[in-house]
Amino acid sequence: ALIEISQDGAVRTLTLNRPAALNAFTSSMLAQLRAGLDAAALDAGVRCVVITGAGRGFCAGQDLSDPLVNPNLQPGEAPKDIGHLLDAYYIPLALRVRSMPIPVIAAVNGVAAGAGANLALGCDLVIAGASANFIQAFSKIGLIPDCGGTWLLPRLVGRARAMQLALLGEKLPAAEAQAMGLIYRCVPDEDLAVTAQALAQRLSQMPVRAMAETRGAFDAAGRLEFEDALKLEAALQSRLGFADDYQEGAAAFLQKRAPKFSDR
Ligand code: LHQ
Repeated sequence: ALIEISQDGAVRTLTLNRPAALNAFTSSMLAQLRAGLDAAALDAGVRCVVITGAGRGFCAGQDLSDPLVNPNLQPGEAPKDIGHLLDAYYIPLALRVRSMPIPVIAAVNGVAAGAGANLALGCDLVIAGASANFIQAFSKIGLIPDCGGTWLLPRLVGRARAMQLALLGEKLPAAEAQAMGLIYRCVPDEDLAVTAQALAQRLSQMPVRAMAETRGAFDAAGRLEFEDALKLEAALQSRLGFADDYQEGAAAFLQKRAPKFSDR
C-alpha cells in the first residue's frame, strides 16, 4: 500500500510509503492518504493520528515525473492544467487534515519538500528528526507554495520569514524550523518515532474534541475582530460545557482523581 496503516491503542499511524522516491505524492497516494484520514475520523476507537514517512524522507511533494504535471512535453504538445490536481487531490487533503475531529501529528522523519512540507505544517503538532529539512521547493520550479503554504507560512513565522522560505526555497534544518517557530519540536533522529508515539498516546487520553475545536477556533480567529473571537469562544465554550468531557474533567479535578475522557 502507498499508505501503510497501523494502530496502537487509540493512536492511528499513517505512513507515506513510497520510499524509493522519498514518498513523493502520486494521485493514488493522495487518494489513499485522504481515505486513511476519513477512516480515522469515522472510527470512534481512534483519538489521535500520526502521519510519518517510510525510509529516509518524509515526503518530497508532488511526484514531478507524473504525466499529469507535464514532464518531458513533446514539441507542440499542450500542457495539462496542474490546477486540476490541486482541486481534485491537494485541496480535499489539506481540508481533511484541518477538519479532523481529533488531533493530527506530523512526525517528519526526513526531508519534507513542496506540498510534503506544507502537508506537515498544516498538522496540529509537527515534530521532526534533527536530520529533517523543510523545503519550499516551489520557487525553484516556477510555482507558488500550495497545499496551504500561502496561508500557513505567514501565520506560522511572519511575512519576512515566510517570504524568505518561499522565495529562496532553501533547505531549512529541523532545529532552525523549531527556533523560528515553524514547528513544535526537533528531536534526535533516533528518538523521533518513540517521542511522536508517546505524544500521540498522551493526546489520545486528553479531551480530543476540545482540541479539534481549538484548532477550528484558531483558524476562525484569523479572520475575526477581537470581539467576534471572544463571542466565538463563548459559543464554543457553551457547547463544550454541556459535553461529557467537561463534566468529567471538572468532577475529576474536584474529586482529586484521574479523569477518563470519551468525547470525540
Ligand atoms: C522525486 C521527487 C519528486 C519525483 C525526489 N518527484 N521523484 C502540486 C500540483 C501540481 C504540480 C506540481 O506541484 C504541486 C506541489 C508540489 O509539491 S511542487 C514541489 C515538488 N517537489 C520538489 O520540487 C522537490 C523535488 N525533490 C528534491 O528537490 C530533492 O529530491 C529533495 C531535496 C527532496 C531530496 O534530495 P536528495 O536527498 O538529494 O534525494 P534525491 O534528489 O536523490 O531523491 C531520491 C529519489 O527520489 C530520486 O530518484 P532516483 O531514481 O534518482 O533515486 C529522485 O528523483 C526522487 N524524487 N523528489 N518530487
